[in-house]
Amino acid sequence: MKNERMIIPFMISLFLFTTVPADNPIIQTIYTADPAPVVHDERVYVYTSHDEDVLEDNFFTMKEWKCYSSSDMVNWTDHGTAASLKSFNWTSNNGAWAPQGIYRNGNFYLYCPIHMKGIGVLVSDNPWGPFTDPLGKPLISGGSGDIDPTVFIDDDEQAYLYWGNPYLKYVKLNQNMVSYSGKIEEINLTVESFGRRSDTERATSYEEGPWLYKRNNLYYMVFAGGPISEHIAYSTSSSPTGPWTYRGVIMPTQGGSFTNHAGVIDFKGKSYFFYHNAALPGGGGFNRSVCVEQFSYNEDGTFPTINMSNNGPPPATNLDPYDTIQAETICWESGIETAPCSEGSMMVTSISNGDYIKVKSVDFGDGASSFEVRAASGSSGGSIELRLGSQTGTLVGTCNITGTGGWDIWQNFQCDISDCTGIKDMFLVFKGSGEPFRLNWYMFDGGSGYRLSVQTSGLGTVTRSPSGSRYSEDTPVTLTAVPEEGWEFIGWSGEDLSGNQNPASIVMDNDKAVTALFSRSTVDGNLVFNGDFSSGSDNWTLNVWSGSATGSVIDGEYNISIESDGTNNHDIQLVQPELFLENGKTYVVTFDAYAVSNRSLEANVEMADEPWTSYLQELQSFNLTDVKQTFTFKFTMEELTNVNGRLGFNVGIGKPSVFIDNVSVKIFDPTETVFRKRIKGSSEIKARIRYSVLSLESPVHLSGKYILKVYSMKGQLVKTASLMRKSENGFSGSVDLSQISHGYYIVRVENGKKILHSLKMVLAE
Ligand code: FUB
Repeated sequence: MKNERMIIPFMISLFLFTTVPADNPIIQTIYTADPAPVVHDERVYVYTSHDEDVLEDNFFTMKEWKCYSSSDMVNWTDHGTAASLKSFNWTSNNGAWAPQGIYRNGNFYLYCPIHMKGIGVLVSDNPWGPFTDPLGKPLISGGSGDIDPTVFIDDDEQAYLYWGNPYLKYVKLNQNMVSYSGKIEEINLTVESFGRRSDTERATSYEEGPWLYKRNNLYYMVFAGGPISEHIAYSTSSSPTGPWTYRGVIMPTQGGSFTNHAGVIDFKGKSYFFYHNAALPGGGGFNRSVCVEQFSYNEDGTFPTINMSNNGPPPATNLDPYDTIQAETICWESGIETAPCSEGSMMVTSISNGDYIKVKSVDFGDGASSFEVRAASGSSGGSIELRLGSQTGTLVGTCNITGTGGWDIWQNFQCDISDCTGIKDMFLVFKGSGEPFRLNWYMFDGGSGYRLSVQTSGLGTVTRSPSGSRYSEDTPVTLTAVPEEGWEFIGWSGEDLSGNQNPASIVMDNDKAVTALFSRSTVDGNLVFNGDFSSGSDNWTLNVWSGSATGSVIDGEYNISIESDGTNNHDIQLVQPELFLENGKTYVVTFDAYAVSNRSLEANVEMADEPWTSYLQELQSFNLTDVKQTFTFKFTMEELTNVNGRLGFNVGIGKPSVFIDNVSVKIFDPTETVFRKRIKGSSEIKARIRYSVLSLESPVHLSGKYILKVYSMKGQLVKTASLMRKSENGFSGSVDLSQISHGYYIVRVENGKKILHSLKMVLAE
């Protein structure tokens, strides 16, 4: 793209493009088309197709699908190639047309039309892949019209796949999202349902690019309408399968591309309309670019007219510069490209003198004092000028980058920052000769004062008031732990803050570090959701990588019926991802199982992402009979803590049907219990143990520094934690006991030689 922009300057689409940094198109490093947004975990992921710079046969030249994401709708992080024609072994070398992705039960499903070959489906547990083809063949095999899939899961969990040009067809997808039941239905296209067109080429204005979704109990079918050049129109229905009623044009023909293709989402309380046009330099019908607009539905649920703009939407939120920012997070850029980074994720590359990246709406709060960037340089380096407002705006810092000895040798470089406060558009302007450096990530640090560093374990965030990263002496800072859905806050850990008060207050009299501990919300400590299958197959996925099998819940048990063996045992597997498994903790896995006749079943606990490392010393094998038995095994998590562990039952080899029930994964808690006897101290102290964390709370006022100490019966100190003032007259403290073996211990609250409480504790197995 970089070269093409230089080769074809006169092809600049004057329709929209200006040299002033705009926010549309949202991707400028390559030509992208056919946007398919998915909202997941507070971010918008957009899958796009990719128009190659150089055309083959002067036609669509498209070989891969890209993924970008944003938390604010204005700065887009490049996740690179999510999938390509090479992800399938049944495709040609061109034709990677308009995809659509969806999330279900821990997996992302990407529906990929390959022109003239049909529609394939890919699966990954990560939004940007790697995606794999579970079928080894098209999900919808067909001809030139089987393109442009749109996928939607209704409230009753039924999933629908619509697609087609010039026809509009649909099937009902099965729960596994990679197969369907019933026959392919074709929608009867009438003027009432899809509008009258101004020529006689087709029966209605429907061309292609359907986008199905539901809002306030109304089903919307947004589509590209003809004649060419396309506009975007829509129909609605009270049912996902019609009949449809034509509702009019949303986006008139604009933008210099003979196609258009829409995607519609709600995010952070606002509605957004994605589309494509030819607005980048060199743009045209086969070199398109993805854009987005914010809009509001009319009160009756109808669409307003949405016009293309080069402003794009206002930021949905501000960007936090005190967090690591991937360098490939871009509102607008000039000259640079992106590529996979040797340290993982993507990097900014092809930098030359004067190139820049704009990052919009960055909240520097009370002020940034330094900047740190991870860079590699196989040349002699250069510098990054940090400017506010525009690429020639106020210079707030210059970071020099020297040669690092190679393009894969990464080092951190720092510089001071001054006069950089409040919410600003930030420009990183690159200086140097040749290619001076490549960039992986960067971050800012706050001003003077003590630094408060807050980490999290598990899924959740911590807000702080007042905001910032550094505070002047004696500033009280209130920390509020906010768990993600499905998670709960269990306490603070670290020398500077313990206990489970939320919000908690910390006074800044030094640099401080605090960790907020989040745990998956569980019923009875079971990390597995719906382990008794009382909500059908929710949270469970049957992966069929080879062979043939189906899964269903029958009388509250999960039944895997195997029609033909897989190549490997793990090729047919019932899995549940998103288990939060902590380093050093021991877990007990329990389940009931039987089979219609004797066979074996293998259990595994592993990473739910590549490289799918198993957390077990060896896979666990169990002999099933036709009598229901309870099986159990223990393992200790020796790998790094992972929020996305996966329990799996592998049954790929052997045909007898398998039944599974009452699955649990619980922390093996040697500390479960028991304060048998209070030796001395106030009866008002409250103690409890949860997830191996002992918490004490007392309304007693403490003056001075009290420490919670755990001793073995031989008087050996095995754990300490400082106690925090909880309220005017109380304190609390907590200590993680997971590494302590079972037995008898003494727990004391001490201040020097003074003992406030002393409790005898039995850590029972
Ligand atoms: O990108 C190739 C084709 O152009 C898509 O499948 C259509 O929707 C149109 O955008």
